[in-house]
Amino acid sequence: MEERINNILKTRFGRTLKDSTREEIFEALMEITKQELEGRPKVAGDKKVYYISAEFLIGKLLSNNLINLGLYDTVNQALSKYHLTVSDVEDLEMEPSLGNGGLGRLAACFLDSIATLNLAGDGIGLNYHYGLFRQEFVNNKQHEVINPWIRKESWLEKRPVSFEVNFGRFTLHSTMYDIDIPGYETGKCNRLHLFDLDSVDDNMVKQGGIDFDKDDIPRNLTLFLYPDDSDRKGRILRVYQQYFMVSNAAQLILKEAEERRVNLHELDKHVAIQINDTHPSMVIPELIRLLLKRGFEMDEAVEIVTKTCAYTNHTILAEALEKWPIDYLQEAVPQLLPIIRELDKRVKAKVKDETTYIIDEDNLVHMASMDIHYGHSVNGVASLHTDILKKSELNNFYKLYPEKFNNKTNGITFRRWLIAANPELTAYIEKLIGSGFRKNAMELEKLLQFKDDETVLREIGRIRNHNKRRAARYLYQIQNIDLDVRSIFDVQIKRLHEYKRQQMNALYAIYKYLEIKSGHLPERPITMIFGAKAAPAYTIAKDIIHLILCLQQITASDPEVSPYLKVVMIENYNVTKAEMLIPAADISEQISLASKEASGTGNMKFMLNGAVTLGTEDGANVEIHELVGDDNIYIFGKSSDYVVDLYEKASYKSADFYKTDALIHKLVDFIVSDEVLEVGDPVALERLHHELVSKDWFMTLLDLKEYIKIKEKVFEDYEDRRSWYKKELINIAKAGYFSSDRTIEQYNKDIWTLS
Ligand code: C3B
Ligand code: PLP
Repeated sequence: MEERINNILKTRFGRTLKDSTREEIFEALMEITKQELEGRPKVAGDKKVYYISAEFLIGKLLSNNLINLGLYDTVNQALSKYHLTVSDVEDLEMEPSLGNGGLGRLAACFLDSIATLNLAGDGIGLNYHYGLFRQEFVNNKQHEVINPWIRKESWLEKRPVSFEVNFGRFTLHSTMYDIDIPGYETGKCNRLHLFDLDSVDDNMVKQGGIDFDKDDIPRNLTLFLYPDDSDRKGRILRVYQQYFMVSNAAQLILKEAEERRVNLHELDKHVAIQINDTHPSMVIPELIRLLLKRGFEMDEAVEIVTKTCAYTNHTILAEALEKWPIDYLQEAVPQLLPIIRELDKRVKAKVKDETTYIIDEDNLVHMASMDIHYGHSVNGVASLHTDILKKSELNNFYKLYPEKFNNKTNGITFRRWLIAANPELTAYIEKLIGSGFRKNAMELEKLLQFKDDETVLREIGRIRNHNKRRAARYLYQIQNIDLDVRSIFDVQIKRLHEYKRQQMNALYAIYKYLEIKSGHLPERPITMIFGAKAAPAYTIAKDIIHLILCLQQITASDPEVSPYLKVVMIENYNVTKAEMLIPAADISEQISLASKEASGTGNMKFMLNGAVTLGTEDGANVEIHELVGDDNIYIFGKSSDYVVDLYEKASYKSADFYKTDALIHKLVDFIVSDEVLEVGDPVALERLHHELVSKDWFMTLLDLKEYIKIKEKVFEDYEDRRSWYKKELINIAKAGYFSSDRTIEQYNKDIWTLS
């Protein structure tokens, strides 16, 4: 390997490893990895799955690709002579900005597992030039700027594949880029296909922000993931994007099927399509349209597409279940309307329940309804979530099609979230139980035999401290943040949303601040780490970020408080930062309002790396709880049933909590206290205060007292180091269930049926 790297360095730069820069070594490693990928055959099979998704939050790929190609250790060995590691060099890679949060990261984990299980399956999405915005903090506020990530040495390979996409008023020609997805030690690859347009003009974005001319579709179509949808033009742009994605997908799928000589009348026997959330839903009418063009009768086209497509629901939040006004579709994709109307007519002829219509009386097209009527499977992403879909959210559909509903509890790829992110822990686990867990994650359970072994528990603690120091060095380097590695790392990193209740955690920070000010010092310093982007048009979410940044400043600048409490908000939270922070965390904050977090996958990553969950009985936390037992997790808050009932009766009044409870009153009022107003924006802070007192749609105040109480208990228990490390070990040992290999096996067995 050393020779191979040197050969490239010599040809390209006239140097060797000894005197090359990191940039040069990075380029050499990219070249070797690409050569290896190119040489791998594609997974072949009689049936192939296409995973269509608006997001693929793939993260940097160098380490992961080397791991899956079986070259990671060899390359590390070659570099170690020069005091370098793959991860030092990988620092230079730009993280692709192709996703927002859990949905996109799940899609990336799934591609890794599909390839690793040797299933023929490709991802299909869009090649956003700037992706999601990059977050900067200015005056304690989020500021959005472009996130250019594409470089000449990116993983994208341009392919000679192009499709015509018709938008009624004009026609565009796509370009397809591919990213190879190698399976873990399988010797084969699948692909992620990202569609783009040559006419897109990166320079049309106004300097220093994310504004651009929303009318000019040929020049703006693939600039951004989730362009601002606060006005009509922005919303129509999303329709254009979605149709561009699925029209390319449908054309590619049929082209490949025809190349494989598939009889299209039996398409469902050779192709499975997974619709990831509602963004790709228009693939259903588009495929029907293309089959009609090939001479199919409507009845048969509908039947075949239904048997081919399956839909995954990722949320019960009404705002995330897309409904497009008919006139938007008429404007952007008129050719689909006759088909969507026909599908709706068929539903209306069959069922009399208005809640399951595709087109409602306000002329809104319900994308999820189309998916459920015209797909053969609907799955939720954790067992509680699927139960809620069946019992309440999609109950009317469940009554119509009980056989379509199934659960697929999410998972994560252990290649990235253990082997690459936590090499120390991986090596130690390997020493204890051998390397079988790399292929069969359930073997982690073998660790349980060491749960009372002093030496092992001490080593788990040593590795945690090592990872804390690593994270501290990294954060100092990138954001000038100084972390106290002896403190407890209490971590909440995820998108910012009121239902995830970062505001409740911020109220805890206020509680602790006031405690310290009144002389009640914690046993050990606490570091509260937040990381989250808020959607640009989501005002209250941005206000919550503002509050956290104000608390960061107040606690840091108060010498009475700073030795005991540090509030830290990581800028531009992304996969790279997750990989650094998760192995360093002591406490995993999973505090969503019960019923609202469909699953969560961050929770699984923390568990796998030994952090102990402090959470509500929500999403996959329920399954984590079942696996680790009461002693190894901290659960609090009102149950999902209780919360669903409160919503039904509309009986939650945050003002009652605020008025009747002195502590709650004090903590909430601190948001508009002199201390905070001195460093913050009164408009934003008062708006947030008002929201909590008068609305609080996600019931922060309902669970606040219980949260404070249990968090105090967590900190107390943390001081019994031996028993804490035992909790960590049990969490790691029980995490095998959350391997995305298990999830994908279940998708394949129940939905895709590839051989
Ligand atoms: C997320 C959900 O919020 C998470 O609970 C879930 O773990 C992941 O999807 C993956 O299933 N989600 C998201 O990130 N974006 C959406 N639009 C909907 C759900
Ligand atoms: N963003 C990134 C970068 C992630 O890695 C993850 C999951 O681990 C998420 C978002 C989703 O986090 P959560 O499941 O806590 O919402």
